[in-house]
Amino acid sequence: MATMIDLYYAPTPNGWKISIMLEECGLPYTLHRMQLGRGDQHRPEFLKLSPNGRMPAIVDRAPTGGGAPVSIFESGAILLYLAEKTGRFMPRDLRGRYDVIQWLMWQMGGLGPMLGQNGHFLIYAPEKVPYAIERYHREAKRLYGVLDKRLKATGDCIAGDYSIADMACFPWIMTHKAQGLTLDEFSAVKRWYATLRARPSLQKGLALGKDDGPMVPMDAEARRIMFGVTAPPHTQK
Ligand SMILES: N[C@@H](CCC(=O)N[C@@H](CS)C(=O)NCC(=O)O)C(=O)O
Repeated sequence: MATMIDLYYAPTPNGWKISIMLEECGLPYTLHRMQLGRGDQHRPEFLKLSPNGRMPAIVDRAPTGGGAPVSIFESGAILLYLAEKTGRFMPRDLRGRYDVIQWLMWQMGGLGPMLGQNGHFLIYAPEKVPYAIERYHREAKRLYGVLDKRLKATGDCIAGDYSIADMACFPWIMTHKAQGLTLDEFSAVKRWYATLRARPSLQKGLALGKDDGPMVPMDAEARRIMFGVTAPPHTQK
């Protein structure tokens, strides 16, 4: 099949959501590997696709129904788009669909941002701020608990069959060690995590970009670009 999708990506939890979905669907794509520590996300060409200056983003050059290419930013929106395009990993019935959508939104509005802050204050912040570290650690554990309770009730997957809700949550749960969390306290999450981890397509998605060399390190330049300024000089008018 000819390549139809351009993927703008770096190997991070939000990037992996999309590489996993593309691999699970078997959709052909062209990888545009980004170096976040060198500011690829702030370049004017990329900001046209993703005005928030964050990856991932996609451009679909062969959208359903034809017409101009469709470009999408925000990983949750991209997952919904790809599910609609392929008719996969999303139930068709009303209740099933919104069950998946509400857990996808929970990931996008809760699990992802809170773990993002937890990781920032734990690993990257130049000073240790006990209040912030404790606040986000508590919140991260609370969210793990919410997921655990859900999976204890549902069994193998978050909402019905394996879906984009599982793909959205998995990469963030994968970072648990670096986040200072253990799955031992969350038996249903631990079981779900091990089951998903064994999927060959998911593993292929996680490996995307590894052959293109590592991410640049979080050196002083990367910290300045990612944490030090809200609007880098080359994006200012
Ligand atoms: N809500 C966005 C978040 C995207 C996001 O924060 N991406 C990070 C990498 S995981 C990024 O591009 N960071 C670049 C930066 O902070 O400058 C999504 O889910 O797509």
